[in-house]
Amino acid sequence: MALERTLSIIKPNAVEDGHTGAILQRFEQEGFRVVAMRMAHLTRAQAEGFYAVHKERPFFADLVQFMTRSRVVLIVLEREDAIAHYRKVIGATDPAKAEPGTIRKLYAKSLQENAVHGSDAVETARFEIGWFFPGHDLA
Ligand code: IDP
Ligand code: MG
Repeated sequence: MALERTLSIIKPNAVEDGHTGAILQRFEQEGFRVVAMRMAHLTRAQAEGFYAVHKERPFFADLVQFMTRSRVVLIVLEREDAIAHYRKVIGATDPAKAEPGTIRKLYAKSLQENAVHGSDAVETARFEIGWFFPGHDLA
């Protein structure tokens, strides 16, 4: 297993509902180290560019609206096998299908307002980390 980095976002609904601390604590308990972190109120251009891969999907405009509604927390996390382990900890995209105890099962409100983002592959993580932390050391 390789040491990897992944881009996590604590989404507007989870920040609004006061779950930032619990989610960060869970990441640390799961062995992730915080490499970089900041709060941001995303612009439309930032959210559209970040989710460009989904721009043809019917939910794209609503997703951008949601992600720019209020502040998010942008986090670079590091761990052995970070990308796959993180996806396991957050659970399925649809909280109705997420395993008990996963972050989405605990804190999501809906398929759209599903509390957290996570990269899905090494190349995606590289793009996503660079998008929000330009010039960051990805080594
Ligand atoms: P992921 O976040 O689990 O990787 P993606 O398929 O990459 O899921 O979708 C990105 C985000 O778009 C989801 O986390 C969710 O917020 C939203 N989303 C995905 N599918 C739908 C849908 O069918 N309706 C509304 N929102 C969706
Ligand atoms: Mg995705």
